[in-house]
Order: sequence, then structure tokens, then C-alpha cells
Amino acid sequence: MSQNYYQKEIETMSTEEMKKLQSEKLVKQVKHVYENVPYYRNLMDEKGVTPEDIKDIDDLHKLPFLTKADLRDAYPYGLLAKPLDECVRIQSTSGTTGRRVVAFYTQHDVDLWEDCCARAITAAGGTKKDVCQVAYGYGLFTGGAGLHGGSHKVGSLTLPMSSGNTERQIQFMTDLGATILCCTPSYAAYIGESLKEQGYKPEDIPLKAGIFGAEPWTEEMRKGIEKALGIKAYDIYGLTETSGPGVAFECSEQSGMHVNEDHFYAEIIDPETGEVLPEGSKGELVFTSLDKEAFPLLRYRTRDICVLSRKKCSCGRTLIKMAKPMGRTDDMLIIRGVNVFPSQIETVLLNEGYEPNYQIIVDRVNNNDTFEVNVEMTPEKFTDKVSEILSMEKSLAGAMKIMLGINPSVHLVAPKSITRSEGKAVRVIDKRKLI
Ligand code: DLL
Repeated sequence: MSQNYYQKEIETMSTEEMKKLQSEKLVKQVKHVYENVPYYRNLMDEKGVTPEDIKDIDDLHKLPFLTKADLRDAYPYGLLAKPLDECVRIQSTSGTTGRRVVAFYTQHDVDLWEDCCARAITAAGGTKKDVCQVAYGYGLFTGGAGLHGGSHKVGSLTLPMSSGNTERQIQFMTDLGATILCCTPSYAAYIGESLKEQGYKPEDIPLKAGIFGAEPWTEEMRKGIEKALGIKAYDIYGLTETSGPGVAFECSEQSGMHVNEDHFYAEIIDPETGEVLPEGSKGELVFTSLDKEAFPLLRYRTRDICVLSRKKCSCGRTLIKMAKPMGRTDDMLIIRGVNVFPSQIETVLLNEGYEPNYQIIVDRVNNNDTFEVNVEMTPEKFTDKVSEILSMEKSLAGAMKIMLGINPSVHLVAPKSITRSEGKAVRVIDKRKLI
């Protein structure tokens, strides 16, 4: 295989060796947390677990979970495991769903995180010869900082663009010959649209690969972006609580993301009961940070719904793989009693030849849920004949009914009328105020 591994000895380690490494790290980590984080020590005491009970990775299930509610309770310093003067950085979430998460990093933690991102860039074919355009937001969001650091480690020429200012993105991309683009998939799709409008064909664009994540995106959307930009599009996953992007990354096989399991141990649990589920089961993804110093969360419930697999990968890596997250336990809409994920709607749209430019609007009128989906017409499908529009809306609503089991009312809206996102896209407007 021609690809250059960044850390081959880890990424192709046997499962037994990996387990040994994880066990050694976990024993130390639990001790570190117990001694330095009174908040978690109380949770362990309540559960009657001591650090001595954790002898290897198979004992992990004995430990209590941490949830977003714990992060809220402990905000801002309650889960910090190192003195502040040993920390060199914070990053934070946008805080759209409740209080912000503030994560702390020592220099060791920053290095570990950047290593993970460097592995991701390498797996996407990146080397020091590449020009890596980082169009994730810089600042508190982890996307910009993480991929920026990873690109430096790989030795690529890094373009620290941040998100937005699409004209300038395109100018730098074409003038400086960017070969790798890092941004959210929705922004990649938007950059693709803008390039097309400016008369660029995929073969005129210097890019060869994209590293896209931070929000859910479907296989159909991947195909659309790959076609528009003439690239291979790789998924990358992570969350602020675990450090940021790079917890898992896609390789040449493009079928699920390898978890950097020497640093982050993944479990799948039943979100209702908390029971650990066997490999291959669908459930909530839980991460344990095995060697972070400042903000080392143990058994953190991500709320992402996912599946893990140890199936052999053609790239040679042995790191366990996670599927594309299928939604979030808190992203799932319950409309008229039926579970609906935005990703299902996106799949229907792409199958039916629409772009993933849509917005779901849910409301409650006279105790009944209303369910509307606004979908942009594509220039190809555009018509101003009312009868044709009605028939297209009916056919799309029918396809959604088959996928979801309930009937939305679909409205086709003019191309480009739904606000484009330069970061994470806002797909759902839930006006019901159920919480
Ligand atoms: O989104 C970190 C990140 C930055 C990942 C850049 C990838 C690239 P948060 O803002 O804390 O961190 O949001 C974390 O975003 O729990 C998932 O629900 C979602 N998410 C992240 N990556 C993916 C992905 C960053 N590849 C939350 N596919 C996570 C689907 C993703 N969802």
C-alpha cells in the first residue's frame, strides 16, 4: 500500500496489543481523575467504585457515566483535572442547546489532539506537499484550530481561512492551488455551488480531497460534493468535550471512521438503560478519554446514535470503526409520535434529485403537530407552472411518507432562498417549545 502512515505502529496494532495499551492508560487515568476531580470522585463514590476496581479496560463498565447535564452542573471548572496554570488553551461549543461547554487543554492535550487530526489528513492522502485550506471556523470552535494544527504536523502548507467570505476562499483556492479543503459538508456544498456559478468546472479546481465533518451528512451528499469539486470527500468526527475533530476519521475505504482508540475508547450503549451493547448494535456512542490531562472525561455520553465495527479494513488500519452518526438522541424529532431524523429527509431529497437545501418546521396547533418541509427547487427542476409545482410537492411528500411513515406538507421554494451556512447548517425549526 502506497499511503504513508502517520503513526503506523498504533494505527495497525493488533487488537490484543491495543487492549493492553488501553488498559494501562485507563488505570492511570481513573486514578488521575479520582484524585483531581472531586465531582467525578463523588459520582464514583455514589456508585461504590474505587480506582482499585479498575484493573483493565473490561472494567470500564463499572464506572459512572458523564452527561451534558454534568458538564452544565460542573461549569466552568468542576471537571478540570489539572491546575489552571498548567492549561494553555480553552475551546468551546456554540452553546445553541443550553450552556456552553468549555474544554481545557494542557500542551500535552493540544499535541495529542493535533496528532489525531494529522492522522486524519494523512488518511485522506495529505502529505507535506499539499496545500491545506482550513475553512472551518477559527476561534472557540474546535474545527479551525484542530485541522490547522493537524495540517502543521503533516507539514502541509496551511491556509488559515476560517469559514465565510466565499469569494476569498475561491480566490485563495485557485491562486494558491489548494489540494485539500477542510470545512463542514454544508459549506463544501456551498463552495461547490459558488464555483459552478463562477464558471469553474470540477477539473479546473486544484482540490483532490476534502475533510468534512462537524454535522451529519449522507452518502448522497458525499457523492454530490465529490462530483461538484472533483475530489474524494472524507468524513471526520469529534466533539469539543473529547478535544474536537479527529476522534475518528475516514480512510481510503470511505466506509466509516477509524476511532483513534489509543486515545479515545468507544462504547455503544442502550440510551434508555445504559447497558453496553455488543459490537454491531445501534445505540448511543460513549467516549472515555484515555490520556488527556486537563479535561479527561470518562464514559461521556455523546448523544450521537452510531454503530461500531471491527470488520477488517482494506487500508490496513486495525482501529475500530464508527459508522456515520445516524442522528442524535436529542436531534430526533418526535412528530405525531413518530421518530424523525433530519438525515432521513436529506436522503429522500438527494434520491429524488434535489439538493440538500431544506428546512424542517415543526409546530403544534390545537394539540396536533404540524410538519412542514421547505425544499429548494434546483435550477434544473425550476418551473413557474403551479400544476407542476403541486405535482412535484405531492411526489416528494409521498417519498417522505414511505421513508418516515408520516406525511409532511412539502413546499418547494425558489433556488437559493434558504440561508446558506458557512458552519453547521440549521435544518430544524421546532416551534413547539416542548421543554
Ligand atoms: O463539531 C468538532 C468537529 C469539528 C468535528 C470539525 C469534525 C470537524 P462540537 O461543536 O462540539 O464539535 O459538536 C459535536 O457534532 O456530537 C456530533 O453530533 C456532531 N458531529 C461532529 N462530527 C460529525 C460527523 C465539533 N462527522 C457534535 N458526522 C457531535 C455527524 C458530527 N455528526
